[in-house]
Amino acid sequence: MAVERTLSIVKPDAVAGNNIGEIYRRFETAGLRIIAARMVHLTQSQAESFYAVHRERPFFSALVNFMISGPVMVQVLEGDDAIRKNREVMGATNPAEAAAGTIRHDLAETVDANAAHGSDSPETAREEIAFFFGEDDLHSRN
Ligand code: DAT
Ligand code: MG
Repeated sequence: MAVERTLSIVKPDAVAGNNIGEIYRRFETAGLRIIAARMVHLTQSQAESFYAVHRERPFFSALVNFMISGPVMVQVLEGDDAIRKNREVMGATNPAEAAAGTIRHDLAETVDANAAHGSDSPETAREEIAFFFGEDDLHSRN
């Protein structure tokens, strides 16, 4: 399985809920290595740009307002099959549909505030990592 990198965000609800460490522990237990991390309070234009793919969706402004409601932790995860593995650890987008033992099932209640973001493909992972980090910020073990 190829070593990949993916962009992860601990969203404002999980930062406010003091769950950064719990979420990082789950990444590390799953074999994902944190190779860069930064706490950021996104501006409206940053959040709009990060989620631009959802611009036409009915939930777009609620999503942007939520993402700027408090600081987030942004990290790059590296490991075998990291993109899929991160999404597996996160669980389904809607916490009500997420499997027991996943971040969204255990630490979130609604789709509007679902604790974590993870890139969904190699292309978006590359774009999303570059949105927050330069090559020099990535402390890869490989
Ligand atoms: P994911 O975050 O699992 O990749 P997505 O890319 O489809 O999900 O949507 C991005 C975020 O937008 C998601 O984490 C929460 C919000 N969202 C998605 N669908 C929603 C809905 N039906 N109502 C409210 N917010 C929604
Ligand atoms: Mg997505």
